[in-house]
Amino acid sequence: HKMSKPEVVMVLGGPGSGKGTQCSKIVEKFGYTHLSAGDLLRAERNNPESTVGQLIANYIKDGKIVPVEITCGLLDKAIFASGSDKILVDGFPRNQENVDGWNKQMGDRVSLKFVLFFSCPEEVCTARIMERGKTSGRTDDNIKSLQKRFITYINETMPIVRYYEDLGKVRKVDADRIPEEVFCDVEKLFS
Ligand code: UP5
Ligand code: MG
Repeated sequence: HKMSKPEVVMVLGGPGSGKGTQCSKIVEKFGYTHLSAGDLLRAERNNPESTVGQLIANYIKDGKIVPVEITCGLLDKAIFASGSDKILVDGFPRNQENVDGWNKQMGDRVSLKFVLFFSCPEEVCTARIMERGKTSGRTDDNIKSLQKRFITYINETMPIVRYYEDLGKVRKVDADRIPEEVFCDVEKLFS
């Protein structure tokens, strides 16, 4: 018999655009498994057994994109460990190296449904992150790291959004509204 491949929705958007917030709602309503690349990297960084913990810590603090072998390895493990056939990949791929590594390692083993893209002005994202930074404990929720995260996003991640646009895969949502209103548009894409 034929085994079907897990369906993946990639979720992209700037720092603070609301990827994690909307993913939680998609999980609740549509039963997806949510895998945040950033969360997987932070867990690996915090694992004292890890040989790449310090490297990840440095990349995150500088808002730089961790080498794809690490991120894609963590995603691959988590996707197949979940046993789920509906996966949200939140915050990946972020540069051309990520895309190439993913296509090579995962291209034939999952099926890409679409790329959910949250569009949000930088000022709005900055206000959200600086507010969250009061309590988040994230090493990159400070103005210096945040500026670097935005530069990386514009220079490296936006070209990836355009790459998937050219493939007809992008579903763009205006994320500069309250979470409930954003989700109103998001849920239409899953129904
Ligand atoms: N909030 C959310 N939605 C709101 C709304 N509609 N209105 C008002 N407030 C809203 O939200 C951020 C904050 O805003 C929260 O306080 C929330 O309540 C509020 P959240 O849903 O967390 O936004 P999100 O887009 O998930 O923001 P996050 O900070 O997680 O985005 P980043 O893309 O910056 O972070 P990520 O964890 O994905 O990556 C961190 C770092 O890891 C990267 O900079 C990079 O160094 C590294 N990384 C890689 O190297 N490779 C990867 O593949 C992934 C990450
Ligand atoms: Mg997030």
